[in-house]
Amino acid sequence: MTPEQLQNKKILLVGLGLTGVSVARYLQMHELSFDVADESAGWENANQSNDETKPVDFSNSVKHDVLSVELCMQYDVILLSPGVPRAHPAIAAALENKVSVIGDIELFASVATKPIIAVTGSNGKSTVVSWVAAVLQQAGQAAVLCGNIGKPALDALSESVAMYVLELSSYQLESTSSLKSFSAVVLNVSDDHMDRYASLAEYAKVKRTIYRHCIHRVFNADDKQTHLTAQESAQPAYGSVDASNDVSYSLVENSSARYTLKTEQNETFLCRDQQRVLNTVELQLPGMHNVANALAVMSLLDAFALTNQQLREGLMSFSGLVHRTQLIRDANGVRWYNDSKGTNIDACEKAILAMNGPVVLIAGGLGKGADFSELRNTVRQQVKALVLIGRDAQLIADALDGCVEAVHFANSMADAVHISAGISCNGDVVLLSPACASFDMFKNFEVRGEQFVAEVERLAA
Ligand code: UMA
Ligand code: ADP
Repeated sequence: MTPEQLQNKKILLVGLGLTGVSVARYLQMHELSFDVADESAGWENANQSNDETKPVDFSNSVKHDVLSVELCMQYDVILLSPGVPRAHPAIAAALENKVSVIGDIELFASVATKPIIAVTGSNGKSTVVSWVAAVLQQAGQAAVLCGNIGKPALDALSESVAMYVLELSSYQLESTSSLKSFSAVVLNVSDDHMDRYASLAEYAKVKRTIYRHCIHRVFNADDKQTHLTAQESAQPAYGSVDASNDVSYSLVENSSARYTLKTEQNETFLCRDQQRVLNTVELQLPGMHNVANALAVMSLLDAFALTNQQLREGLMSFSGLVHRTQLIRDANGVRWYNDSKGTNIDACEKAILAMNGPVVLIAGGLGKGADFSELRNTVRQQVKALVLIGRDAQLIADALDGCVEAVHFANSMADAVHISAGISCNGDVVLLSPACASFDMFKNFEVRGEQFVAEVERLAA
């Protein structure tokens, strides 16, 4: 919906976090008036801006702290923040009453004039978007990162941008219908946010909507849940898509995917159409999940005219993001890894598998309704001890009962690090990969990771 289409509409902005404030700023820039609703005490801080952005003036907006059916019925358009479920009773009632409920990405899509590279998936989104942007920037292109990675897309709009590299969550996709990306991928689908979706199938379906109107669709050949169903492909939203532009990638050697692996004399190469591009050992990031991420990056950039050298250099020089399988200490034969962003079971499993050596795993927090018994095999094979924190610690202990020699419970990160130091020995890895959200004990996953790093550094002092 363009600013012109929003003229003379009664607009309610719901949620005043990062997204809400960016939407308010955008509306104000276009001289559109709006009211706001937020169910928590976010209002007082909402008009603060960071260095790059203009403050928002809410003096002409009516502020509501209850999101009621009656309130939502009074508006033509609701601009919904991703964290507010569309199933919220007031939003559901508005939808039933044909009120337009859209998100910031829908606004962004209606005005962005430069190519958009869009990435979703349960895991690896931030790594892949950052890697794509890094390769493009190194090749001299003005690529800008935005979206779920922490920079609202509307704040990234600028004439000087050559292309947007947009991370999208399923929450954002739910409220987006007309995004036309240049290239897009669903990296993978595994249990996450099961407190918000009725089933994994429903969650996967939302993820796949990223392919609507997309020019170069990128598919992970190894994950069927990311593939469009025949019914989806037949929908009008896919009518404009030319399937001959599709690109796929796979970790399975000799597969028919364009981007895949080939092993020769014990060396494994990332290949395009079976031609070597890079040796996997030249990547700085650990684990096969990061090899898959590299293949996704190559696939997303397939339609950009990068030279082999630009691609190689960009792939090799990326050293990863903080809080993602990040080596923070290697002392007395014990390596300590911070994977605080491992907030679901699949991420935790991939992080464990990326480690060389027996693992002391620090896990726990808010489990988001996940089934931790899915970790049983991996834990049995590679984890020597569990150090559990947070609200769902006991739930995890019960689900993994009998898979591991020792289970410890810790009350704080300091306690968890202290216990881990006491039970780890030469050759071990201590891995913080909680498989859970952090909000029961920490402000966010970053604070959780920072506390872990600080405690590990304290050991060295
Ligand atoms: N709120 C309500 N009612 C509700 C829920 C929330 O009023 O039922 C209000 C809260 O009081 C708060 C505001 O909504 O004031 C927060 O809005 P929000 O939860 O949509 O969060 P934002 O600050 O706008 O941040 C969002 C993303 N957060 C979520 O989707 C939960 C950020 O992703 C994203 O970086 C940002 O937009 C910019 O695009 C974070 C995230 O955790 C990293 N994402 C999830 C994930 O990656 O797993 C999806
Ligand atoms: P997201 O933005 O989707 O949360 P990140 O790139 O921040 O993804 O990585 C989050 C965690 O997911 C990392 O800590 C890592 O353990 C795991 N991870 C990264 N890439 C993948 C992948 N392709 N498959 C499974 N797990 C992954």
